[in-house]
Amino acid sequence: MGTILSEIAAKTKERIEHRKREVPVLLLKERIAERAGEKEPFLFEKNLKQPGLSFICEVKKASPSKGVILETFPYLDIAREYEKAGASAISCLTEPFYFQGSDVFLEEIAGKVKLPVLRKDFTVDPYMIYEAKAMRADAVLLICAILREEELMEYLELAEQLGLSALVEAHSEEEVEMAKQCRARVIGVNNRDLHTFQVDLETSIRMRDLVPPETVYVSESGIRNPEDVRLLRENGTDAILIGETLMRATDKRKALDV
Ligand code: IGP
Repeated sequence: MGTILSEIAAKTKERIEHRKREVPVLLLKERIAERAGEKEPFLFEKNLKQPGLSFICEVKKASPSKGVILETFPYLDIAREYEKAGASAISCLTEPFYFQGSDVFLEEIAGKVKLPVLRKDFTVDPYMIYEAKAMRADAVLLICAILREEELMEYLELAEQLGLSALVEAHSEEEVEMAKQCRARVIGVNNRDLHTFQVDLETSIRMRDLVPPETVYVSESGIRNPEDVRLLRENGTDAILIGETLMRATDKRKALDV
């Protein structure tokens, strides 16, 4: 693969193997059973399917391309602001080493904010899908570039059983094809080239027509201003995923003219 993704995926495998020994999957299943019926299943995709362009707003302290984005990180206040500004969903990074994320951020946000929350992590083991459900996430991220097609299929089925939506991320036409083969209901195209970290909105605009209208089409990364938002809206994008721009904006509502 040769991108930062393969490095993060390998590191995540290690982290999860360690986790599994600390918190056996049976314990997660118990927690999930205790909370059965607490959440509306598939709320993430339901919200994104509302008419008009939907906003998935991200809570992210740092990233490999930008380093630390915010020194002080009032994640709960940020999530509440997103809710007030009219977001459809929240994306919360839980990867600790490259993004300085934490499961604690997500669990707290999901407990206090009504919007559905996507667990933004590098899913490389079914265990992580149980974890997501146990920490009250509404959706998981499944990145085509780090999964085999059989794995993607298996993870989608497990998410489905647990009432979780899945955002299936693609970087190329081939990966969009893989997502479609696995009958993904939400497909996101990442505008960030993972070799150069450059972003180009044309990436998701170009691939728009590969995805049928009944599938939710998400454009991810590099969205900076109202013009970008307008361009994506005009090209038939269903939802946009915005991180850095919103993290840096003091007035989240104004930043994108939501
Ligand atoms: C947000 P940006 O450029 O608005 O901060 O990007 C989001 O798309 C990005 O954080 C992201 C991501 C990912 C992070 C897209 N796919 C996969 C971690 C893992």
